[in-house]
Amino acid sequence: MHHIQLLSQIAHSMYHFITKMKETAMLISLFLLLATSWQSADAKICQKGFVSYNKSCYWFSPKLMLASWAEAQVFCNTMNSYLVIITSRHEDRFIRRRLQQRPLDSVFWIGAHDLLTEGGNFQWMSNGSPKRLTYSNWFPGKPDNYQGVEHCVEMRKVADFSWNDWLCISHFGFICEQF
Ligand SMILES: [Ca+2]
Ligand SMILES: [Ca+2]
Repeated sequence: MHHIQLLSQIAHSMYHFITKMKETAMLISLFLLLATSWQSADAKICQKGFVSYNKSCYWFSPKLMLASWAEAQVFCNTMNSYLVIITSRHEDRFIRRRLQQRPLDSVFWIGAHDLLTEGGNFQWMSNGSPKRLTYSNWFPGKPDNYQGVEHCVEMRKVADFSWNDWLCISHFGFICEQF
């Protein structure tokens, strides 16, 4: 009788122990799940060479790597990205801060152009569907389509990286963005 009671007690505590373990395991999985989803909502994991900011990854061309606007776009595309599309003051500030470390007279292409519309209707080039500029940081008096041949948008250090339209075939640095 004594033995049976003892055995039943042991079985009972074993059962409790296993239940507790299961609960703990469930809590741990729940925590891991939450941690993963929280991470993906906050910052993006970027491929090598790209810098994470908000929900995008950015790639800044190294010193002395210069390309025309179209070449830069193609280069970004080969890395599964696009010439940067700047849609907020925060994003603009993040990029300018990164570029401020560059030497004087540095110039960089961004993803805006008016090649399709001409007449100052600038748009962002990305995956086929053109996007209107919802944010812009034009230098005073720009875009001016100087001599009627400027259809691509650059930002340069001497103008504190404000925007200007320029000849698309000029060779500048560039910034890619992966959404
Ligand atoms: Ca963007
Ligand atoms: Ca211009």
